[in-house]
Parts: sequence; C-alpha cells; structure tokens
Amino acid sequence: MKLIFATNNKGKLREVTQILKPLGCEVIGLSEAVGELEIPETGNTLEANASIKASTVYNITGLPVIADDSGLEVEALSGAPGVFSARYAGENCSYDDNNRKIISELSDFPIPYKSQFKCCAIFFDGAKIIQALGTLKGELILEQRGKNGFGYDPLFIPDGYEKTLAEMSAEQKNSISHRARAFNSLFEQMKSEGVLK
Ligand code: ITT
Repeated sequence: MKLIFATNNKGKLREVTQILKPLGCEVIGLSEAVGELEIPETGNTLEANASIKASTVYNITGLPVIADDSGLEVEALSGAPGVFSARYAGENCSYDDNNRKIISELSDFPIPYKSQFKCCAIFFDGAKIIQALGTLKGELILEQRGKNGFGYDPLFIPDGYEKTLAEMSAEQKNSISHRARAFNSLFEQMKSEGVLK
C-alpha cells in the first residue's frame, strides 16, 4: 500500500519509512507528493495537530495519508515544550537552538530531569480516521551526546539505557521509540479495520 506521510521533517520520514517497510507499505514524503507546503499547526494537542496535517493533505491529494504530531514533555518545566517542541526557541529555530534553550532552563533544577516523548500517529483516507499514541519515558542530560536521530535526541536517555537516542543506531531507536510504538499500534488497528491493502 502507498501512503503519503504529511511531514516536512526528514528525520520522521526516515524513521517511519523504516518502521513501515516490513509491513509492506511504501511511504511518500510531503515534498515528493505535493511539493512545498507548510501546514499551520493551530491545535492545542498532538491529536488536533496530527489531524490537521492529515486532513489538509488528504484534501489536496485525495490519497490515503498518515501524519504524526510529536513532542517532548519535561516534568520540571510543567510539560513544556510539549506541542511547541518544534519551535520552542522561536519560529525557524534549529534543533541546536532548542537543545540549548532546554539546557539553560533545566540548569536551575535538580537532577533527574524526567521527561517523555509522545507521538500521536494518524491515518485518514477520507472515510476512516484511525489514531494511536506512543510514549517513551526517560531523562534528559545537560550536554548533547551523539550525532544520530534528530531534534532532542542528543539530550534524551531512555529509561533502562545509558546511551542517548542520538548515540543509538536507527534500528535501536526504532525498536523502542514513541514513534515506532504509535505507528505499530496504528497499523495493527488499520489491519483489524481492513484498511491495509
Ligand atoms: P512536521 O509537522 O512537518 O511533521 P515538525 O518537526 O514540525 O514536522 P512536530 O510539529 O510534530 O513536527 O514537532 C515535533 C518536534 O518534537 C520535532 O521537531 C522535534 O523537535 C521533537 N521531536 C519529536 N519526535 C522526536 C524524536 O523522535 N526525537 C527527537 N525530537 C523529537
């Protein structure tokens, strides 16, 4: 089955392509499917934003779409950056800007810096909407370690591990990540609802 993934995030596209390959799905990114498109994320929740991305791209293409809205919640920061994870340090900021901002804000707090990644994955084909949530709990460190992955990966050590997500291989991150959990669960539901062809 061919699916359009309503994302401009190359890190997400790489991960989800790998997660869905064994399930026989071909994933096409937004730039390949429709060219340049920025979708305003006006929702207050991951679910609302994932749904906005999926329905916007379905309305343009008329093809089955998957989307994900995801973010990092830091306990000491009362759940921030949450839905604002992508632009925590401001519009058009880099991953490095976001990581530096988190480091500077957390330096006033005692360790451990308990946190969790969340991912809301969604499927929409004009008729059916299916949704799944994945979570990964861990702790942040105040120095960036590792070059793999994207976003906050260099600061995040999953519970039960010593490496940051950015020090893990793509396969290892995909075996435990919030995104893999969300998309594997989404596909279980798609199979049982008969939309996976
Ligand atoms: P699209 O909306 O085009 O999919 P985006 O990067 O704007 O791309 P989100 O609005 O869902 O996506 O924001 C997710 C942000 O949360 C992302 O930019 C990272 O900063 C962070 N994030 C999400 N998943 C992550 C992961 O697996 N590792 C590290 N950071 C992650």
